[in-house]
Amino acid sequence: MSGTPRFRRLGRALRSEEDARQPPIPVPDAGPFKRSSWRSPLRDLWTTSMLSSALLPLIVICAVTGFLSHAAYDPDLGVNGTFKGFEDELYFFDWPTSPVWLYAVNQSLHVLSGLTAIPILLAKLWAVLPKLWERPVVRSISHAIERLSLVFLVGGALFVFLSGVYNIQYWYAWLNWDWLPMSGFGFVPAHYYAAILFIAALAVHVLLKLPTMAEAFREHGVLRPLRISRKRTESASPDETLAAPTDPQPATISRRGLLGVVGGASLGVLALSVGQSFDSIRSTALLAPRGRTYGSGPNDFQINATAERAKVTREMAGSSWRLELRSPNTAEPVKLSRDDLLGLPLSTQDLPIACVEGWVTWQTWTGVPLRDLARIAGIERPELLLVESLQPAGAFRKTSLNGGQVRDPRSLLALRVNGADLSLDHGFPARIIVPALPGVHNTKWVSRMTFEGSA
Ligand SMILES: Nc1nc2c(c(=O)[nH]1)N[C@H]1C(S)=C(S)[C@@H](COP(=O)(O)O)O[C@H]1N2
Ligand SMILES: [Mo]
Repeated sequence: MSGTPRFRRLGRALRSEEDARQPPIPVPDAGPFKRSSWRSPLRDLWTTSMLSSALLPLIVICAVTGFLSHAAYDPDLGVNGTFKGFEDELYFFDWPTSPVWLYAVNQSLHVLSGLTAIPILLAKLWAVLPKLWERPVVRSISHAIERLSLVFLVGGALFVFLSGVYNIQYWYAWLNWDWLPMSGFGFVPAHYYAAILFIAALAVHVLLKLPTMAEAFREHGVLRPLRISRKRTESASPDETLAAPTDPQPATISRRGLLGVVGGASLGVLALSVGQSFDSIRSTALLAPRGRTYGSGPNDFQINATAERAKVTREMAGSSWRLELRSPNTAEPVKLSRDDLLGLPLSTQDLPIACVEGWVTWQTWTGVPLRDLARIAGIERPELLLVESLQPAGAFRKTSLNGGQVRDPRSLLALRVNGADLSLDHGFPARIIVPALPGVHNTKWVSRMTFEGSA
């Protein structure tokens, strides 16, 4: 592939011997994607290898925390699966309630590693861009497999990252696309299955490219090219990689300059996002959703879905509201008013709400321990709890909690927060608060709880 002949041979490797005796099919080396039109001298194996080495650990953190987050949803438990797939069986362990910050840390890592990876991912795609127009399109069977894996690698990466960013900016807006013919196309299955394809393609890619990367570092040194100024920056030989230019322009930035800009952008994104994980520095999170007020005083903290958006009205949550407790051990459901609940022994806990979109807020919640409510419903050792909300429709109307989550004495049906009654937007008259639970399962406006377990 060295030099740029005016004409290239197409499908050299795929032609049979007989064909090979025919004159080669000339492919004009023309158009915007021809090799000689990519002219940056910085595209070489070393730069690509550096970007890859920075990207890989971030993607590993993002992927591991992503799959753990999915495990935290307990997708094979009760109604939690927003979709039913083969992967239900993969999550064989119950998500724990300790340490209480487990999901908050997991999800902050997931979102922050993903966001931080974006500038590096874009730079990496830029560095290898000319290779996407490689000719001949396919040279051999192994080459065909490698190219096909690139479809999942590049397409998967773009989809996973774009859908993730879309979701953290719009907070599950996808679930509200009722007006689209593809209604029901939810974020969770789309992001999840795309991630599986992406990670599989990435594993193949890493295996195929590791020797090339090692070679690049052996040849150029890991850090040596960082010492070269812009003026002395030279292009790699066009034989080194298809991404290297055949007709390079003089460098407008050094390699260390490029890595500095990309690293700076990454750290900048991190600095402008990390605040959403901590109440004390939330205002620094300029890239997180902002500019909303959440009510006054003790109730002034993050709200994901407002009562209005969930179509819950003051009347529904008013004095006629009753909490219904059911279990196989009670013939009739037990009905409790808010005053009845306030008359039970109450517990106060400092617990976080950690949303899947990466924001975390710690508040002081007061309410009735879930295990006490189980006992009232005739269940001494709860194994499963189905929680239903007043909310008339939507994916978060119902959720299931596992036995450990119901039995933990810190798990509450909260009635008050920071010493005040819950506001309607925070789930008045009552909401679920469970340690280390994904935010999305902390159901608001609870109307019915069905316990299973032994008496
Ligand atoms: N009924 C109901 N409960 C819900 C939701 C919802 O849409 N409906 N949103 C959940 C999500 S995604 C999160 S992160 C938390 C956020 O709680 P907050 O809005 O009170 O801060 O509530 C959860 N409880
Ligand atoms: Mo959430």
